[in-house]
Amino acid sequence: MTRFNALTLLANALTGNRNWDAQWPEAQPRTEYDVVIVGAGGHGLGTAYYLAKQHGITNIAVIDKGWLGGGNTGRNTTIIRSNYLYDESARLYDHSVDLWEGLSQELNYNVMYSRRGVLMLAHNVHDVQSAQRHIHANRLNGVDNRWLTPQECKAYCPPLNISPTARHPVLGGALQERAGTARHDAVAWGYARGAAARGVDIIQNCPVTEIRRNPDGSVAGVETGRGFIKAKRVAVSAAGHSSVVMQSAGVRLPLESYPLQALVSEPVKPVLPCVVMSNTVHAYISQSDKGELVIGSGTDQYTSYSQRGGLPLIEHTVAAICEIFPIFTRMRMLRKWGGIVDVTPDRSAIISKTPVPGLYVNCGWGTGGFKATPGAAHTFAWTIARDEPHPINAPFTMERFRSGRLIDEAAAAAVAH
Ligand code: FAD
Ligand code: PYC
Repeated sequence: MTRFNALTLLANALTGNRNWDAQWPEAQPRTEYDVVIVGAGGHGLGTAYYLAKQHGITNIAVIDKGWLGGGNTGRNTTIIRSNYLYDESARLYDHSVDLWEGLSQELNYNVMYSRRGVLMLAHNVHDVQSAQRHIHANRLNGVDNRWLTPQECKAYCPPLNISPTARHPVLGGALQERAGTARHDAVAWGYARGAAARGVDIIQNCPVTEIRRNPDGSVAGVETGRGFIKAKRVAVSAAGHSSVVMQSAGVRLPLESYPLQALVSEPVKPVLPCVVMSNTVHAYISQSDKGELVIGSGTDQYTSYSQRGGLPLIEHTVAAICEIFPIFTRMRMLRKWGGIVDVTPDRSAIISKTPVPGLYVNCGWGTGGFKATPGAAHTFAWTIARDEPHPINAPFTMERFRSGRLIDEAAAAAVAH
């Protein structure tokens, strides 16, 4: 750490200044690195952190076209859970929850992981059967999940309307108590600080426009808004845009990009003790530590790179929330925004080597990759360092779209898409 950095950090700690730019003056890209990571979201920064910490690889640049954490990492509703249906997913997401539990200590940065429980509501017979199937599958995998009656749902989450005459009657719910939320941008900042302290360069405002290859087909480096950067290995973690970036290296990915939107209310005193989700009505809600109600929607019906999301969808979401929680009808909404999520045909992610030697990709998290941040980053770093899959991410290679060994998590994604 330079003397300037140390003094700036000290001054910021004393004054409570949390401004990232003031703490870490902008890194200037060098012309060559061992590893270039495209995308400074939680996944890219976490990957750099684990590469440096666990594999001793520190000659790394994490490059972002915008500011770090400004993509989906800083736009999501921060729901963390591991109640997925299939064995492969349960292993991956539960590995992530294990890491979430120790992450603040690991990074010495408070990511505010809050184990407040995620309650997934059932409004019809299909929902009940599907939730109970998940509960059984989860228990067989050692993932906690249990069924609550409507009265038990109400006891766990008092603002819930369980009237049988409600438009969306609550027939029960699946509760994962170990699940919860975390502070999204703290995750990006924590990993960024941990990586930067180990020598990683984080380069913002630097779009990667092309991945270049050597005459033998292996990766040569990246063309960027600030010139060419040579690299032995390139890892792409550019949610929403990974297919475009990978296409420039001649690798086609089965991804579609959709806007996904969310909003927050004015802050109020603690009123909602847990996270509540309803896939059937396309809505999920929690209360942040600042007191805002955090509400999210399903994906837009049309592919787009707009970071806003359509009005009819958010209207539908808010209407559903008001029906399920009549107590919230008088709340005022503060702001809404969108992110771009990339979705695979089986709704499971891709963490993979590629046919191009030295090129790796971590993408396709769709609506659900925040919860996976530590687990995906940890196993992706292994894949890059050893040029082989980690046992946990091995089923998630892009090869599965050729072999047909899909991991069809459409129902478990918990968010309509
Ligand atoms: P990002 O944080 O998006 O990082 C990718 C980075 O790549 C961006 O910073 C971008 O600027 C950069 N980039 C893109 N193209 C280029 C380029 N050409 N050159 C350089 N940089 C580039 N998941 C959950 O688990 N729980 C939730 O509750 C949840 N809610 C969500 C709510 C919303 C509204 C949204 C939008 C998403 C939600 N998600 C949720 C999904 C989750 O946010 C993402 O899956 C996850 O954050 C992806 O992290 P990332 O680091 O891969 O991507
Ligand atoms: O995957 O749990 C999830 C989720 C919640 C909101 C968006 N994604």
